[in-house]
Amino acid sequence: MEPDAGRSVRRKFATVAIIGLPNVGKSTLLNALTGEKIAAVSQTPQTTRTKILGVVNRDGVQLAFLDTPGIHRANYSLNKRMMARVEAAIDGADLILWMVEADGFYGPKERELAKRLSQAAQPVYLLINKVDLVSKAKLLEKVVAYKDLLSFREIVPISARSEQNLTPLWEILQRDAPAGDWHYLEDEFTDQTERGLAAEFIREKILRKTREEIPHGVAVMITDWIEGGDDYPEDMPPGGVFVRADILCDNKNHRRILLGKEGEKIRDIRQSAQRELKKLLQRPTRLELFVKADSGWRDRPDKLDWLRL
Ligand SMILES: Nc1nc2c(ncn2[C@@H]2O[C@H](COP(=O)(O)OP(=O)(O)OP(=O)(O)O)[C@@H](O)[C@H]2O)c(=O)[nH]1
Ligand SMILES: [Mg+2]
Repeated sequence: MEPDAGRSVRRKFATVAIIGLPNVGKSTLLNALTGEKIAAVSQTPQTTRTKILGVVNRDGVQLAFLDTPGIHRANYSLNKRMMARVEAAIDGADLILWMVEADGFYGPKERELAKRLSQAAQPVYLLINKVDLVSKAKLLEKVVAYKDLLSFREIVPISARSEQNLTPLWEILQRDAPAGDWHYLEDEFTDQTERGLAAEFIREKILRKTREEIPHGVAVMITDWIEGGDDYPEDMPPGGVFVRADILCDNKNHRRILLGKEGEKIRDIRQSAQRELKKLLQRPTRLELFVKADSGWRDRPDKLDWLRL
């Protein structure tokens, strides 16, 4: 027998979809599990728009976690695409994590999702997140409320933000992952590119600093990524990155709000996004942002393709 053949048999691999309603903490969990910031996190529902891969390898087991957009009623083409990604993640997963909030209620949306998941052939795990916000008694009530909704393989209370109970969660998933070859190389931990992450982190800052309709109508596109040559700014140290990005918004009024009084808002967004990019890229970084009104972009397939949404 080849020396590697035996090893590959002992290995385990599973694709694990993280699904749930918006804002329950799915992306926070992905970041916590991978130990890297690969998904934008904000208090604004519908932060995540695509499927984001985060791979974790431990003790011969490779788990490919898929963060997904929060499930909501889709009005625009953008949202329909977002929901198609959730469906694709559910269909392609070996294990399904359904995340809910410990301090939330359950109602018709949860029942609808339970109905959808009752048709899934794969094991479903209920993650009750944000346990840091509730008492033990309240958590118990939550478990009782949910436990008969679906035949869950396990119910695991966690706190993604304070990384509580993630080890037991890992152990359960490791136990249930099927034997099989790994699908990703050891050092391949995400499918997100540096540019994609940069665009997401700029959008994250916008979500955190604007309210109501604005966040949902914003998209970010990196237009220039300059690491040298004639266009590289003379006053920047060598080895850095000069990034330009367009911020698309819904209308002129939103553009005005994003710019702020005397450009105060966009300056604030630019500064915090630039700090985050510097952390991500680990080299000198300069960011320039341009806000453009482009009404109806969320319903234009060509625009969505261009934005890779
Ligand atoms: N208190 C507390 N807050 C949390 C926890 N996990 C996530 N959050 C917060 O919940 C909010 C939403 O987190 P996200 O990770 O963006 O939620 P999401 O489910 O990915 O949201 P969408 O992408 O919109 O579907 C953020 O403000 C997080 O900081 C937790 O364990 N405890
Ligand atoms: Mg998210």
